Amino acid sequence: MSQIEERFRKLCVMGLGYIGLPTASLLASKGFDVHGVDVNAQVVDTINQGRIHIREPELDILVKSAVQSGQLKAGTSPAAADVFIIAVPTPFKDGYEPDLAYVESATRAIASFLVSGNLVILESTSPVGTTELIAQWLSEERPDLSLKGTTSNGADTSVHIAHCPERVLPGQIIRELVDNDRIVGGIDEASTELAADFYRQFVAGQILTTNSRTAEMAKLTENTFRDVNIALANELSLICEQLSIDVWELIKLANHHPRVNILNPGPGVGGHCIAVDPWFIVHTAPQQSKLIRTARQVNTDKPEYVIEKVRARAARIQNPTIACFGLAYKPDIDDLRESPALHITQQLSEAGIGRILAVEPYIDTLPKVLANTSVELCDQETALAQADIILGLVSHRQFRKLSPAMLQEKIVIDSCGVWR
Ligand code: SAJ
Repeated sequence: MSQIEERFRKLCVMGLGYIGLPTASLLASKGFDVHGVDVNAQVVDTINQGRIHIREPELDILVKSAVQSGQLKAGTSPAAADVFIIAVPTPFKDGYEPDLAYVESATRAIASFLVSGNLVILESTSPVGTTELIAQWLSEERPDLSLKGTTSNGADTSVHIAHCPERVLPGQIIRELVDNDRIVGGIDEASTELAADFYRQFVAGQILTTNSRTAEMAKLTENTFRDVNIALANELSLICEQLSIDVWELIKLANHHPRVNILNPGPGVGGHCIAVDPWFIVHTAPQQSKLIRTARQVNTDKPEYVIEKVRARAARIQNPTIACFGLAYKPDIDDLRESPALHITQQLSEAGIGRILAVEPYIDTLPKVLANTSVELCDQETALAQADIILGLVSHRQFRKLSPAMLQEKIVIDSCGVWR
C-alpha cells in the first residue's frame, strides 16, 4: 500500500451509519483529513465527543482516536473535499420500490462544493442505474461542471463519479474494510481509474474495475446469491420435516460433495441487506427475476412457520413457558435490526399462548418493540429452569455450549441448528 497521495487527502463522507462511520474513522486513522456528515445533529455531537451511536467491534477505539487526533470531524453539512463518499441508507418503499431519497439529497447537498478533479463515490448498495442518476442530479444542480471524462491540455477537468459497493460483514467491518477485494465501476473510464487509485490508498485486497452498472449489479448479486442459497436450505428444512429427515445431517452429507455448498436453514433472513437487496433486482427486472422473488418469499415465510410449530407444541401444555434463545439477527452480535428472532418472539407474545422468556446475552434491556409486551428478559439458567419449551432462534456461541443433558427434560424446537 502506498502513502496517501495529495489528490485524495481531503474526504467528505456523507452518512455516518454502519458503513459511513467505520469508513470515515478508518480513513482518518490512516491520515486522511475526514469531514463526516450526518443529518442527525445528535449523531454528529456524539461523534465529535469521540463516542459512537452504533455497536461494532473496535469502532469505539477507532472513532475516539480519530477525533482526538483531529483527523475526523463531524458536521451536519458537507465541506469542500477531494473525494466525496456517499454512504447513506437505501431502503425500499411500499411495494419493494427502492427509495433513493437519501442518495438524492446527499448528492444535491454536495453539489455546490464540487470543483473540477473531484471524485464522487457511491458506496450505498443501490439499484442498477443509480450512479448514472447521481450524474444526472449533479448536472441539474451544477450545469457548469463537466461530468464526463473530458480532458483539457492533457489534464482531466471533469468531476468523476463511481460506484464502489460496500461489502463488509457486520461484526468484522473494520478488518473487512481493508482486507476485502473491492469492485469499482465509474460512469466512464477516467472515473473508474481515479476511484480505483483512491481505494488502492488503503485497501489490501484486490481492486477490480468495471463500469458503474455492473458494479451495482455485482453487489446485488452477491447478497442475492446468499438469499437464494439460504432459501434452498430453508425449503429443505420444510421438506425434511415432512419426510422425517434430519435437515442438518442431510446438508452436512450433501456438502461433502466437492461442488455442493448449501448454507444453513434458520428462522428467517434478517439484517439490513440480504432481505432488501434482492428486491432491487426484482423491481428493476420483474419478468426475469422469478427465482429471486420466490427465494425471497420462502425466506420471508419462514418465521411464520416457526411460530406455527411453537403454537402446535404449546397447545398441548397447560400454561406453557416458552424460552426464546436469541433475539439478534444473526449469531454473536448484538444487532437486532430486521431480526426474525425478534419478530418471532414478539408474535409469540402477542399470540398469548403462554409466558415468554427471552435470552439474549448481547443486550441488557429489551428493545422498544418488546418493551410493552409481557416478554421477560432473563439469563440462560433461569430460562432453562423455568421453561417447558426451549426455542433456539440464534446460534450464539454461548448457547452452542449447552450440553444435551441440560435440555433433556425440555421440548426443544431448534430453528437454526444451534444444538446440533
Ligand atoms: N443466515 C441464514 N443461514 C445462513 C447464513 C445466514 O439463515 O447460512 C441468515 C442470518 O442469520 C441473518 C441473514 O441470513 O439473519 C443475513 O446474515 P449474513 O451473515 O448472511 O449477512 P449480513 O446481512 O450480515 O451481511 C451481508 C454480507 N453479504 C454476503 O455475505 C454476500 C456482507 O458481506 C455485506 O456487506 C452485507 O450483507 C451488506 O451490507 O450488504
